Amino acid sequence: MKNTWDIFCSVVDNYGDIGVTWRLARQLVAEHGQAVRLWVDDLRAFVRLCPDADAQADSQWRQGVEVRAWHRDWRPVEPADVVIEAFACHLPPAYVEAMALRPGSLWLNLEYLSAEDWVAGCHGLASPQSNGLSKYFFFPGFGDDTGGLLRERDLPATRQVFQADRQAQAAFLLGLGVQRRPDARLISLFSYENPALGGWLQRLSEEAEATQLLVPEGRVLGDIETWLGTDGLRAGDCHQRGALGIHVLPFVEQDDYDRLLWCCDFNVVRGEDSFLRAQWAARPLLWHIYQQEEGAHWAKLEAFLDLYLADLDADAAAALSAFWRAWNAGEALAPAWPAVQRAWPALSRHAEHWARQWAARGDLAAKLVQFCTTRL
Ligand code: TRH
Repeated sequence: MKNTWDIFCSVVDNYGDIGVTWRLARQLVAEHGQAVRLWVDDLRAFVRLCPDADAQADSQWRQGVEVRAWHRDWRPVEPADVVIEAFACHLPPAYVEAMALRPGSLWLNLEYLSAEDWVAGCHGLASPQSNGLSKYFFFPGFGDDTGGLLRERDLPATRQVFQADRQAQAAFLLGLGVQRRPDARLISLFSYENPALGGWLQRLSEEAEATQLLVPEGRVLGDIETWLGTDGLRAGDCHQRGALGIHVLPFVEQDDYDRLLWCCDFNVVRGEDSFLRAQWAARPLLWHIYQQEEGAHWAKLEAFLDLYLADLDADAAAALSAFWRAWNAGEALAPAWPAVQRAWPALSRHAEHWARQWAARGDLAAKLVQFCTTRL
């Protein structure tokens, strides 16, 4: 059934809000034939993910999605069949009034991904609103009783073909200005600031094994500059310190960011969307979680670790969790790193197994379409 969809995205900070909604919008069009409008209140963030886009356009078509500028002074439109407010952003009041006058619109709040137990109990619940409408809570998650994980249908197959093709990887990296060294381990780094980063970089620079660290332009560059004793790092820069080569990369569109993750042996990721993409990359990862007030993010981090490490051998599980916890607490990283390296074979096998296991389940867009079809 073809329905119209309005997805509202308020860019709070960074790229996670637009990253998730843009990905979802594209998939709803490409795989489910839905008609999707994506309302974005900061098109500059969108342009980072979709460089062809126009940050000034009120309306533009990108990959089959109608992308609309969400202005403060809202100009009335006919509400869609399915209305998604992403991450509890507030819909324009006039739009909500119009929904109340148009029976049949389905109103959903798409929540953040979490592995916490309570998610299954809250997924799909309806919350009656004062104007007579109901708003449903749609929770991504890891269980069958959640909204599932955002994943394109062909992603595992596309990833496997690319990971089996060293030449394609080398050509891709060259396009980003990186000459891959055959003897070097490849690590990508897309994290928030971390004052303890220098200790890990120092360790990598002193190891026998060479490392190429690939760093997309972003918030962590300041910590790298501090360690290098330089400033003004920008895409294209490359610095060698002992065994460690640091390459600063441009911020690329989402599909290329996937390719980058697929090339690497280890990916440091953050927030929500890159965190999930690194899981689909089937390589060991570190998650720098988005910090919340009063440390609320720790329960989320531990819930994921419990799930992720459940069927990993005890030594590998202890090694990875110690490194993750140190990173997220801003504590020294070098002491935790050797155990991660010793656990490498187990961590690599596990990352493959993890990606395969979750790719066999229903994905978020499919579950969303199914959820709406039964209610419209
Ligand atoms: O950017 P993030 O930290 O985003 C968020 C937001 O801060 C949000 O408010 C918060 O609530 C949420 O985290 C938990 O991290 P995230 O989610 O990984 O989003 C980054 C997006 O940028 C993701 O879609 C991948 C994309 N990306 C590219 O497209 N190209 C790139 O080169 C890189 C590095 C990332």
